[in-house]
Amino acid sequence: MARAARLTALLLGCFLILAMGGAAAWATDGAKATQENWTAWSYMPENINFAYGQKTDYLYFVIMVLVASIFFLTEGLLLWFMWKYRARAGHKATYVHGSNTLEVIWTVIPALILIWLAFAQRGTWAEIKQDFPAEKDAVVIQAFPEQFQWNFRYPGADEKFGTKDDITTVNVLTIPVDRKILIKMTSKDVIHSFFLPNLRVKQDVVPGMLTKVWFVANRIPVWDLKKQQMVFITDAEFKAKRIGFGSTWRWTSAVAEGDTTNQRKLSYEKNPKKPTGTVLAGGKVEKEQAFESVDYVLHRCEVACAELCGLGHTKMRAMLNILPADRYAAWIEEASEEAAAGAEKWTTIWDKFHPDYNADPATAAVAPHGK
Ligand SMILES: [Cu+2]
Repeated sequence: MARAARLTALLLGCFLILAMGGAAAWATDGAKATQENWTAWSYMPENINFAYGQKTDYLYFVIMVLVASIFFLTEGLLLWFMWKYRARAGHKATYVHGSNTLEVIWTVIPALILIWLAFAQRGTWAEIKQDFPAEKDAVVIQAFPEQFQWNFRYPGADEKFGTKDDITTVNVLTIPVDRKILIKMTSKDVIHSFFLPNLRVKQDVVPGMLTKVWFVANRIPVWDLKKQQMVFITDAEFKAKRIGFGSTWRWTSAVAEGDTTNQRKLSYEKNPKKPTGTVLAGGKVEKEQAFESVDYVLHRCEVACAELCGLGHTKMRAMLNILPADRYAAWIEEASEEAAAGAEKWTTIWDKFHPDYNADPATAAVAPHGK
C-alpha cells in the first residue's frame, strides 16, 4: 500500500512539473501580449476584430490565470498531503470529521470570485450581445443555415430584404473591411452555430428565432508568397502592395515527400500553363501580370458551424472574404448580375414565415410573428 502511494505521489509530481513547465512557457508568451492583442498568450487564431475581440481575449486571459492558480494550489496541496500523511510505521491513522470553518471559506471565496467575474464581464457582454449597431450604420446581411450549408442574403440596391434585387449566396460570405457588420439569422432546420474564429464571433442559430451578431473585420487575409503562409494586413497595406486575385495561379495542397506527419502543406504556385494573372495594384486592376511581380494573393477566413448539427456537420463551412470598400462594391455589382444561388428557399420559407426578420426595427413596425 505504501508503495502504491509513493508511486502515485511520484506520478502526480511528474504531472505537476510538466504542467508548471507549460505554465511557464505560457507566461512567457503572455508577457508579449498587449492590451490591444491578448492573443499572444493563448495560441488562439489571430484576432482581427478590434471592435471587441481584444476584450474577449482579455477575459479569457483573466479566467485562465484564475483557473490555473487554483489548479496549482489545490493539486500542490493534494501532493503535499499525500506525502505528509502517507502510511508508515509508528503513525496511526486518525478519523477527521471535517471543519465547518474550512468548508465556509472554500465555498465563500469561489462564490466571491464568480460574483466579481459576473460584474467584471458585464460591460463586454453588453457591448457584444446587446448593444447592436443601428441598421443604417452597418452592413446588414442575413444568414439562413441548413443541414449542411450556409445561405446568405444581401439586400441589393434598394437596401430592403425580401425584394427582387436581393443577392443570395451559398457558402460564401463577403464583407467589407473596417465596417460594422450586422448579421441577422435564423435556422431552416436544426440548431447551428455561426462561428468566425478570427473575429471572436460565436452565436447559436435557432429555428423559429431571430439571433443577431455584429463585428468589424479590421484586417484582410492574404497569402504571403514568400513565406507561403496566410497573413493579415490592413486596408492601407493592401492598397500599397500588389495583390493577385480571382483564380490567379495555382493553389496546391500536398503532403511533402518524406513527411511522416502527413500534414498537408498549402501553397500558391505559378501555373506553367498560365504564367500571368490578374493583380490589384493601388486599387487598380491590372491583367496579364507576372507571378514574380506579386507580393500577396487575396485569401480568406473560415465560417464554421460550432454546433453538432448532424452527420454532415464537419463539412458545414463557408468562405469568409474580407475586401477593401471598392472591391466589396465591385463584388456586390458582380453578384447582383449573376444568377442568385438558392434564392427560392428565402422567398418560400424565410419571407413567408419570418417577414418581421426583414424589417429594420428602428424604421419599421415589426409585423406580428408568422404573418
Ligand atoms: Cu451546422
